[in-house]
Amino acid sequence: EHNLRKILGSKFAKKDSNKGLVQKITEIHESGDLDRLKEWRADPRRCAIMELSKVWGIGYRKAQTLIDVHRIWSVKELKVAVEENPKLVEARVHRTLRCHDDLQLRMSREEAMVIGDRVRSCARAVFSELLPSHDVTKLKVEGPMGSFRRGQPDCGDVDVLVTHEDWLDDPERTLSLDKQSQESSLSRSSYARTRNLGDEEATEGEDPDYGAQRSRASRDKFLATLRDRLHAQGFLTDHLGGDGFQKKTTTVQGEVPGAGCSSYMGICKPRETHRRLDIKVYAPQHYAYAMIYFTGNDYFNRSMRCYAKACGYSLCDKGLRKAARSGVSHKDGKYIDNKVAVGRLVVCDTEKDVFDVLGLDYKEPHERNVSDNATEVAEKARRLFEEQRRGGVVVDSSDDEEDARPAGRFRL
Ligand code: TTP
Ligand code: MG
Repeated sequence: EHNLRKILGSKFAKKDSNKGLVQKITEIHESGDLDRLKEWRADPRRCAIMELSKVWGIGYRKAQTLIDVHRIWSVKELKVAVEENPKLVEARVHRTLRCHDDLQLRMSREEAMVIGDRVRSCARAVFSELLPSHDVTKLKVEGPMGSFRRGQPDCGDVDVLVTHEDWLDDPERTLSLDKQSQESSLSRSSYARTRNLGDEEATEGEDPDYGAQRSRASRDKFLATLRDRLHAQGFLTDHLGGDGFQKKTTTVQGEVPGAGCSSYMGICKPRETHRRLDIKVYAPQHYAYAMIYFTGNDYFNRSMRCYAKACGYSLCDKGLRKAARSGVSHKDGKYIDNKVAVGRLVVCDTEKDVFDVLGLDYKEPHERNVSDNATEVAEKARRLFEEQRRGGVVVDSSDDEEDARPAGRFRL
């Protein structure tokens, strides 16, 4: 046990700390399995919850109700029960239930590519129609993302990311500014100024998020038109959650509302099998971050976010921002109160810029297939937390932490 505690690090250093966890690790190490897990696997109610909650639109709670109140223990039983009593589940679940078996299957890279190409060509046509005075050749339609981009042999679904440099702000607004040759004013110039983070100027001008907020209506309209076109063509068969649009409200304190991506979730049928398709339209100032997030994998993302956090920043699919956490801090850098007041966006054009800004070595997509969070990035974050703890520094965004920060392109 002593050796194990040594390997696990300082959080486990004290005798009897994290006792339960240490016992479980020891049991797995010695027997190759865990009794508690065996019980879980053998518990029919738990298995039924797991199976039912695989249906899109059915959560843990709903699965429990189906089992306890309606005595429905499997997806097969649910399908029969819904025929007799349609009110058993919401309308949106009826749609996903119909093609549930298809959605459990993985697809070849070739089929994923077909889906990506189909969205790409339709997106170009829709953009040209809706925004004829903007250069369609500058429309970026990247996808499939996720496992496909990481070079995996098969894919569970397809994510497609879209952006255009004119969505830096409301495209109508930027166009009229260009016409009047006022390029040095308003959004374009403030965007340019914020590029030089670390300079005095970094705090000048408007946060680029406001441009993203203003381009949101145009992006929403583009995506709704793209959705309707692909649906009319019979390619999209169902929209998830009503109209397929994700209505996300601001969850983080200090975030600019509505600045995020326009997001569509649906089901397409490129051939005989239904497939899950998500399309996200980002403002260009968030695109590099979205590329990283949707390339994944999730372990890789988690370690990168953890590293950013250790630097006093908050990283997500739409940016890197200074994070002034309002909660009381534990010694290990975890926060009791998770609320984050986010600072202005650090503008990055490419994925490599994001790695540079954080002072990390660039990883190609195929190098981001990590099976646990023991990646170099996570290791760096862990060391940073350790250093801060040793130095008695609390991980937050106060100004006396210069030494604890990594030497990136910018001083974070
Ligand atoms: P997914 O499509 O769910 O994952 P995937 O493409 O890696 O695997 P699959 O072949 O099964 O589809 O999500 C796409 C990316 O989004 C994922 O690689 C990383 C990111 N992501 C997270 O970071 N956290 C999450 O919880 C989820 C669901 C996704
Ligand atoms: Mg995927």
